[in-house]
Amino acid sequence: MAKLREIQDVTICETTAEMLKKARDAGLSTAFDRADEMSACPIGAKSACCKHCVMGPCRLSSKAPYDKVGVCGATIDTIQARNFARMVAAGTAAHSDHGREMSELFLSIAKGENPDYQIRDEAKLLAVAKDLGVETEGREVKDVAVEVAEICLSQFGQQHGPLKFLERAPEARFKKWQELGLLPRGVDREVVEMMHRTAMGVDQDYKNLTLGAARCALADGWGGSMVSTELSDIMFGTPKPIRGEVDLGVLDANKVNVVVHGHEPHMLDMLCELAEDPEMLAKAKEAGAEGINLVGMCCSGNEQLIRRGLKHAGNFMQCDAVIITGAVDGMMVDVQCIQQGLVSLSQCFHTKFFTTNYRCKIEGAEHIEFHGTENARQSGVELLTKAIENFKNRDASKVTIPDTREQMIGGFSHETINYMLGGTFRASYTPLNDNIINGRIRGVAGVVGCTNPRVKHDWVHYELVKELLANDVLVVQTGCSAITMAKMGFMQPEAAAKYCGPGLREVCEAVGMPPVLHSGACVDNSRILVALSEMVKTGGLGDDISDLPVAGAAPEYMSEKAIAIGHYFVASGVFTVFGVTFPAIEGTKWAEYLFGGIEEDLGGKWAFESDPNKMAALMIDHINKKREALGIHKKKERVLFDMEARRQLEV
Ligand code: NFS
Ligand code: SF4
Repeated sequence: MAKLREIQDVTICETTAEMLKKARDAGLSTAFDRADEMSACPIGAKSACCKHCVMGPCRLSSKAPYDKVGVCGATIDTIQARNFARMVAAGTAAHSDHGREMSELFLSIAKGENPDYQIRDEAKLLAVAKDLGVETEGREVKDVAVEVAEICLSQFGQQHGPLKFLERAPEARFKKWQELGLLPRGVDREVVEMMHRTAMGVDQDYKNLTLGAARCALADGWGGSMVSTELSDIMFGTPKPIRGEVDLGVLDANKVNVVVHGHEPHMLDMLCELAEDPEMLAKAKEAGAEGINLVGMCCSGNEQLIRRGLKHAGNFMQCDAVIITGAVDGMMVDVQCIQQGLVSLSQCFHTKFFTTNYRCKIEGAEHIEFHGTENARQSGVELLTKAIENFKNRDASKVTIPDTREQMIGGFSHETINYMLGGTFRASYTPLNDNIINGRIRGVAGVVGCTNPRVKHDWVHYELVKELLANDVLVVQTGCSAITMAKMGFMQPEAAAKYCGPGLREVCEAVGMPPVLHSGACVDNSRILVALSEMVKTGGLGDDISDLPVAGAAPEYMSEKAIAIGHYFVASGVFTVFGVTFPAIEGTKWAEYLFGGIEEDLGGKWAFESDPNKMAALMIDHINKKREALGIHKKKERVLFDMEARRQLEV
């Protein structure tokens, strides 16, 4: 058996380390240890194989001169581009099917057919209606809502484009897409077309495939994901700055611990209501508990963390750990990023594991179906009751709740950023742009994405963000990456004095905001697209997203969804760096296009770098290059955030 890494090499997260030790002592299998036991296939890792037909599977060589071809004659460039495009299609499908679910839910609410949910943010409804060209003047809110819902739903099946929200992009960007024939039509159409084009014997031109994948990815970012974010805000509230608490220490020894892990926010929203319901609380008391402690995990947790300040147990690579506490009475999951291993792990404790969505059942889990549009409240009651009933089975001798949790402030929707920096009476992006132009803020970085057991958990995010802040780069976050930095204390206003260069520190302190802004779940990367477009429209920083001094990164990604996100950022003009490993062979024509030539077409490009300091250097160099092109580059050399620099900052 392969040798396991030392725990200090596996994670920098204390609570995860503690639980991993507990698991190893008890002989339990976790994803961290399985990653050590299962070395990644070197051919697959380089994307040098194809199984798109049964003349293969074909394994090509990842060594120069790259002249080996598949049985059909497919080149290494075709095979890599095709595999990449399929990842984009899968990621787009995931975000967008989630967006469709939100659209159907919203339609049922708008029509008055769903008493279990309401419209919580009418102002946002009207703003979205305006962007969609829906008449609001003199109309009933209900009628506006129905029309908005129908337009949103139509974005999926539409046959002729462009998708409505693309019009939010700067004019120059829209024109570029139009010229290249990349304006997405309907979301489903783009996904289907990508599956077709990547089938055996169809598109065999690596550039055409990569640009086709860009069109599909745009249908995610400006389509499915954006629909999801906007409608979720209308139904569950637009995030504004709010306090939260993160890490495994949010579990409570005396209450029924219910952990919700997954992506679609409506089930968790319903459970949030029910966890405060007197009848449910009475049930919990009857069961011998002091109350119900509902906590989120991963992305639906992120959505409720920034909307309601719901406690959050941790990111993707803490899902094993939360079960290993032995304190979880019910774990409810819906769709995406649910590791199958969690079910067998939960069986080693009293934890009841519930799947709740017809699209995601797992062998061995108990399935209680939850539909937003049908008896949502009743299903929620059933789920919560099961968890409460399980409280009595908790085995105190198996419970270890780490005493670690961190305070944070999250809730930075693009509306909030506008409002915070601009002030109540002059909400605008002008102050942000001004501070970028005057050099206090060097630029903006989106640091997003997963955690992955193949790298030291949380460490790559942590090192990267530290380096960016020290160089006056404001950091906006979503997804599991956001939870990493929240746990490390970077989402408190005090973090500005501790980690930022003098310029960024001054801005954060003046506004009273943390230097790392939590903007939500992965679908909420669409907020970053809107924020970037607003920055361009505000003026002074060029006329396209690709002119802005900004960069993106997913330092510990693992998911196809992350690839789709990366590609829509690149297709929107953003330089984007991924860590861990990349499904590409450097030196092939395709890789050279993706990491280089594509910039001429789209204004953004990909980069791969696993070392966080080098990753920061790439991003900062890119930001500097953009500053120079804008003529705002005075005295902004990159500094290395070493101990010496930190000491100077602290005095
Ligand atoms: Ni994003 Fe959210 Fe996390 Fe990665 Fe998974 S939970 S949608 S895919 S692992 S950030
Ligand atoms: Fe091999 Fe071509 Fe079939 Fe792929 S499509 S498995 S490269 S023969």
